[in-house]
Amino acid sequence: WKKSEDEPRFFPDEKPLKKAYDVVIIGGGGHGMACAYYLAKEHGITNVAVLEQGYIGGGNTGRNTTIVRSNYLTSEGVKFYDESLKLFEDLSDDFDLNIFYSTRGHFTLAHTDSAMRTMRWRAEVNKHHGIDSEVVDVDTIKKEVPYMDMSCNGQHPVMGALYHAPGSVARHDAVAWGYARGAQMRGVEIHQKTRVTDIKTKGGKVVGVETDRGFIEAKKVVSMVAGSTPRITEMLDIETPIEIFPLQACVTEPVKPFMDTIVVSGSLHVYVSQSSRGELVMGASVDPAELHSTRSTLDFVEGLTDQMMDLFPFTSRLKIMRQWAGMSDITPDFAPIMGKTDVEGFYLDAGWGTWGFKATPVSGKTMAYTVANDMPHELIKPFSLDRYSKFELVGEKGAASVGH
Ligand code: PYC
Repeated sequence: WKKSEDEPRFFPDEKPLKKAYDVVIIGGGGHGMACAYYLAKEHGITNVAVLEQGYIGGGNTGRNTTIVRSNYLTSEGVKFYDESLKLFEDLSDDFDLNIFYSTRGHFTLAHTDSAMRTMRWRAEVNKHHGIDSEVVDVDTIKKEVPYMDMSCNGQHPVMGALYHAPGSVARHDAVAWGYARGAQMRGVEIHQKTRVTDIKTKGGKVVGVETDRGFIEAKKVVSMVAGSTPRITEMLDIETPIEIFPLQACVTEPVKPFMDTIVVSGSLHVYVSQSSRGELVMGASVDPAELHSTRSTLDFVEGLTDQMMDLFPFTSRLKIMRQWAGMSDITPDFAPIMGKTDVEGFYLDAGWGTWGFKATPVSGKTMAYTVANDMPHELIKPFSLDRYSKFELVGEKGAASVGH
């Protein structure tokens, strides 16, 4: 499929809903689109419908702060996110669409002895897996981020950092759009404004989904809805330990390019990078109370800017231009839940908490493999739902980046 005079739009017009599909994917964010793309491209499965209650990439895909990194704490996490980072590097070529992938280098600041210990731990696990990560001292940070107040206004001086050279940012919407267009070019159907209201089973096996546009038969159903996961899993009485917390973010007015690194402080609950438009893209920890909502608050901006001004005093003169929130589906061990479930033909991709955007390519690829073969991909075996009943948790909290 090639864009032409007859087909002037980025996406071709949506087709009418069919009565039946081999695979229905619930959720038209980055993960859902990536899964559809790899199902078609790598497994030749094209009788696929992606059902999205809103619009393409309108959930957490369009609400994150676009950071890509693989400097995790566990071997399982490092291997998984490293594969994702490698896929990200080639996406612009794969899609023939610029996703503005920009490698910046990623500093995770440590302000305490215990944070320094965790950075050392992460650096050693990373290096063991061939990942470019190293603990760096204050002088090195000062050289790379000269405009940062290393004393943090005398409150909590920076002692060192984990430096991860491959850390990057990307245009998050373009990632969803690229996967969506690539999937459609290969025959996948995308149906926006189509809400799944129930999932039907027969003899313990999925047979289809009920939607606000009628019933659709499906041999396999994949849920890739992040913050809406509990609404879907309760249709099948599947229990997960997921809790939903809002995660808020904001951008400043655009200023001249001055910051070419990503800076994160888990202790101060701040992460910041400068977008290609010049805006400072910033976020903090999740909201303190569980809530299924994407409302944003003044409290968040006050807390975040207070911490930002300790690190970057000159930001006191910048105006906040926009703020927003996503719904984070947090697991107790801060690792995702991926793979098959006890309901035959129903697959789950969830538990993306505050770390889901960077997993978009690898989650799509590994979930497509899992659905096509009805067998979990090697990289996601540690993330199965039954790890909680087996007490085989993954323990990724120290690398979640955001304070919780
Ligand atoms: O996991 O890198 C991350 C992250 C940054 C902001 C939220 N999560």
